[in-house]
Amino acid sequence: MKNVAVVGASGAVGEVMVQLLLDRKFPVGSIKFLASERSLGKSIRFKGEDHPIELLVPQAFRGVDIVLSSTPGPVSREFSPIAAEAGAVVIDNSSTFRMDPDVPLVVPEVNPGEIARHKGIIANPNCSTIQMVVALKPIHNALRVRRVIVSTYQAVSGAGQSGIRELWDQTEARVKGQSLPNPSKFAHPIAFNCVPQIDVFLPNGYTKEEMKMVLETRKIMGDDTIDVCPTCVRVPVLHSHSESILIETEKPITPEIARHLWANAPGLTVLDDPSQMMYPLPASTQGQDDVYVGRIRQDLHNPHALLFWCVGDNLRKGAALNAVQIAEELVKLGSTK
Ligand code: 3JN
Repeated sequence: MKNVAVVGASGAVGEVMVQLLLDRKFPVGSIKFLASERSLGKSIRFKGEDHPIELLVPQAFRGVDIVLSSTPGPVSREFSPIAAEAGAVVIDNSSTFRMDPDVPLVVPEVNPGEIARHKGIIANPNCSTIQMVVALKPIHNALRVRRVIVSTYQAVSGAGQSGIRELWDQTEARVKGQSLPNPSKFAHPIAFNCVPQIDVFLPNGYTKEEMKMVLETRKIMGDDTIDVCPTCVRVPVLHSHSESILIETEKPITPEIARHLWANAPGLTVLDDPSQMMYPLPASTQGQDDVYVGRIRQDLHNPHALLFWCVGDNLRKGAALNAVQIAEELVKLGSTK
């Protein structure tokens, strides 16, 4: 049994983490919920007991084996090393440590072998990256993926509870014919709109979210030669990110080959029957564990390229589930203290 601390348990990802610990019967010996002062006074129900949220201070990690952390980067930067120093293994959902060469960046279906080299912190990748690499890995193993052109259609829940509220509030105002409340979470109104900006712009003209997809994909796939060309777009969808993906492979690829490679891929379901108008939808993948692919078709002009559509619940496989799966692997490895 493990002593678990959840940091940021009342956030959109934290809530799902707590639910998954219960649903997946994670061997929880004791549990505590930690947050900054803002969340004090709230409590979290776990196995029929109310646990008051405790203040995130260095002493809080004493005796903790596994920390599931979903907090803003600066909080993680301060507290993850303290928790690791205290003997816990931190699974951190922020981007703070993702590109640190000493920190494994893990998707269990793709690079589980990385987990064992942790030094107290394991990084959980960005949600858009996670679902994409689950689909890319089986193809890469067989045919070598050289280049990926991806456009994302990202749900507002990726921006947390306040992102969800912003879409509801703006939609309600529009339906009632009222003037829109000012956007706060997103750069522009998101109701009845699409916004091709997630996170801030960098000097190269890409957004930070887009560069996460470029750099994290290479690190997780263990191949610095994969070129990723991303455009990340926020859409007025509550849950699940969708991605339109074109891959170019070293060896020739066809839809039949891709379907065959995906047939037994862990964590992935092919849902692709155009005659039944069947393909993955964000509305039907919410609450599902797997990453779904469909609309599989050959590039009309290139026998080394394939197009497909990829959908996954951003709060589950894109965040909380991936983190809990890493924790499960740690338990199997006996790699906590
Ligand atoms: O907006 C999305 O759909 C995903 C957002 C992820 C996110 C939001 C705020 C900070 C991240 C992330 O996981 O990359 C971060 C971060 O950089 O830690």
